[in-house]
Amino acid sequence: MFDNKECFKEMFKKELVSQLGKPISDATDADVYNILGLLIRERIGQDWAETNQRLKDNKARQVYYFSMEFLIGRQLGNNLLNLGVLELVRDGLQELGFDLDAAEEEESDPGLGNGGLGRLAACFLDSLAAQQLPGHGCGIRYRYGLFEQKIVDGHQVELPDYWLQRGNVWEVCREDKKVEVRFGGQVHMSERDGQLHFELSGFESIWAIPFDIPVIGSGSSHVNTLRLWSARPGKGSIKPYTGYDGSYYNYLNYYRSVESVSEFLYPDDSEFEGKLLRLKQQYFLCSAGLQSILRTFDKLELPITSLPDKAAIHINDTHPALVIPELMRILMDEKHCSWEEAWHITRQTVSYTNHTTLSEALEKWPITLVKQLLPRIYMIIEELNKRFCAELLECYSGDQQRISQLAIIYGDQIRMANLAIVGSYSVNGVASLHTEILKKREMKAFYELYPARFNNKTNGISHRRWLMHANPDLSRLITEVIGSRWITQPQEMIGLIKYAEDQSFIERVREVKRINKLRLAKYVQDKLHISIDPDSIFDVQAKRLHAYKRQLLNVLHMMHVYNQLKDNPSADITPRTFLFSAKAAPGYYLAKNIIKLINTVADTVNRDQAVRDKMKVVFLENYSVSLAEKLIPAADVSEQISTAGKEASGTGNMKFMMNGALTIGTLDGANVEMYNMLGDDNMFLFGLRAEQVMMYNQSGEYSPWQIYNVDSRVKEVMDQLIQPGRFCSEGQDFESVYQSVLHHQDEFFVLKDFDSYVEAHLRIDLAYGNPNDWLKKSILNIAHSGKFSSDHTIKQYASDIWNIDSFLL
Ligand code: GPQ
Repeated sequence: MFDNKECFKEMFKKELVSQLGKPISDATDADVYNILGLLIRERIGQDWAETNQRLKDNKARQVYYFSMEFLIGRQLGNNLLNLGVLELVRDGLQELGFDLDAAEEEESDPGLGNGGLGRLAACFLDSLAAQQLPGHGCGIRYRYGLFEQKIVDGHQVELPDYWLQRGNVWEVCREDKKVEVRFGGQVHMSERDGQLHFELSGFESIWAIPFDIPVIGSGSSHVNTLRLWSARPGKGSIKPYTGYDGSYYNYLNYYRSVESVSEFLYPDDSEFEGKLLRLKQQYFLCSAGLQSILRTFDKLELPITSLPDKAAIHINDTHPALVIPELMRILMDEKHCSWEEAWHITRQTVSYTNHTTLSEALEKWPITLVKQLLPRIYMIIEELNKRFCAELLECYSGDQQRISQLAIIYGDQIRMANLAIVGSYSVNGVASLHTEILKKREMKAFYELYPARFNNKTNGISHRRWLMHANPDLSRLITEVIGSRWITQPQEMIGLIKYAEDQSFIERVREVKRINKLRLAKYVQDKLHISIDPDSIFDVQAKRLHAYKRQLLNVLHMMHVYNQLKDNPSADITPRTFLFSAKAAPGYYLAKNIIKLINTVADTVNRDQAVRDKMKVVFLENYSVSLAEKLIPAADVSEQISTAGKEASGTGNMKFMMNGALTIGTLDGANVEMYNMLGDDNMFLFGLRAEQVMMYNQSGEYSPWQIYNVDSRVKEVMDQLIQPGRFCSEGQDFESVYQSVLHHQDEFFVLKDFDSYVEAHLRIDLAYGNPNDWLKKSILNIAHSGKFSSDHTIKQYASDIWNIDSFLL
């Protein structure tokens, strides 16, 4: 099947006619997309079944990656790539008169994640399958993904993202594997044979229906599973809603409330929103996922104590931390383990990744909420906390302060990070700086208690999606020069170093970048009717909008560059196109105000004919995986400018680097590791270091006013935020932005780093002025980027944390 082009063409024609009942000449791009989806599913069905059989027979440990987000992106292109038939299909379709790119554009991009955390989960699934590791995703099938962003008069407007509108060819509903999840009710305790028994009554019961998506291993027949759960009201064997009073309308309301559990993804990134429905979602995922794992385990007919030999459960941040008490519940109440047995099993099964040190992101659920929604789970957490605190009292008697720092329950809240650390055998950070900060600062007391539990796993990205699929021309060129081993061994890209000064290679890298820039320029022209110069520097900041990521620093710099051009129209600057793409959480007022500011500056600059050859500003709406795939390959400069110590890792930084952009960045997250490989020659570093930020925070010595008063550039741009003139019209200002810097102590050190940022941009201008040298730096960035392939990261998770073996021979 698909073995060669002719065979593919025949199959495609046959499938199209039999599925759609129309002549091939009438097929639309959407038809082509659907038919390709069906053909791929047919092709991998056998492999999927065989992989599952192999996993069953082999009885080896499998890993289940629990995450509230899987930002998987469009599947068609990547599946074709992983099956090794992308080019064959592209050519075959072309001969039939169709365009694969156009068909790919017909697929909706499932926004089942907010940003880095969800996309990391998707890259990990790709790498697990590529290495034939037994590892599956466990998540929620949200009916609405992350909102669709529109920019109206410069403001962000959110629209619902109904991604399932045209169905989803990639999923298979496994109705037969549904499980029951229970909420609310009362716990009854009884004693039998000297043992305590707990039973729930009066609960609300809903079905969790699994939808499976195949995760195709690149270059092999290994197919893992991403299982996403959907909520449905209980019927048949399940007791109906206890509050049911016979009224049809009440029943309908009840239906709606059950379905709301998997209705939408919460759009907050790195911010805790303590909503009851979100807690319901978290428990729904944990309970359904665990029941499904235990069902598989039960078929092995082994003693329950060997669960950890067969299953590793990884939690992506604390969002699925309820797996810990839920596993305890199942082990004790259903498998009749003692507390000690259950605890031993749980602690050998669960591992945890922390993704942030921002205090506003820490999950702390009010006791009252958990007690009411999950009474039995609350009992278990309370008991766990009691036992844990008793242990602490033994080793730290008298050190009340330390004990209260470590306690799982504090005041009227449950600290999910504390629960996750206590209940798992491994805790990792996502970049070396981040892990050090966890050990030395945020989780110091835990690190002192359990030093062996802490480890680092620097994030990575799938080079298949982010290089081979997003930038096929560059991939081909790399293969031509160093051969194709890098495809399975991405670290081999280091071999490109030898060609960094090879003039003919440099020319070809230049050509590839130019084509990508032209393609993006066309996209910008079509979407926004702004013409941008492909010879200008494409300077890109694309990521969630957050104060700590400091899009504001970038804007203030742009305003300053524009001011300079107005003062001196003949100033000798390298032409720049500043590109932004970012979504703000709907309730994040400051972030939305910054989006408006970017669009306002864009308006002023782009309308000014006097600067048209020197500067443009573009805001691309609706940042998503598919937009990132267009944007990143065209970037010359990658903006990674978070306040040092705030960005746990970043993964966009790696994607840009792999596509040959040079980074302007702070020593934060994984930028530190990039810098260690690249040095000052190949990266534009600026700004405070993490220790300096910490020092200023402790001493309270930093005053943004002082900088405002002495740096006239800073004073000018800050005043422009609130005074009518170049950027503000009467009645339209950026007071909240201004205040966040000058009246709220500039928490993210925007003004403090301004001078150093401006200076780094001058270095960029200078470097870009020497094209060969720039391209050499670009090639060295690409060469070193193999280290950031998620294949490498996943190998470390597999060996150091999960202890799972590959099926690779
Ligand atoms: N991250 Cl806690 C998110 O994308 N969402 C979150 O809710 C949290 C973290 C990011 C983090 O900000 C980035 O620095 C990381 O690179 C990314 O997770 C993956 O680890």
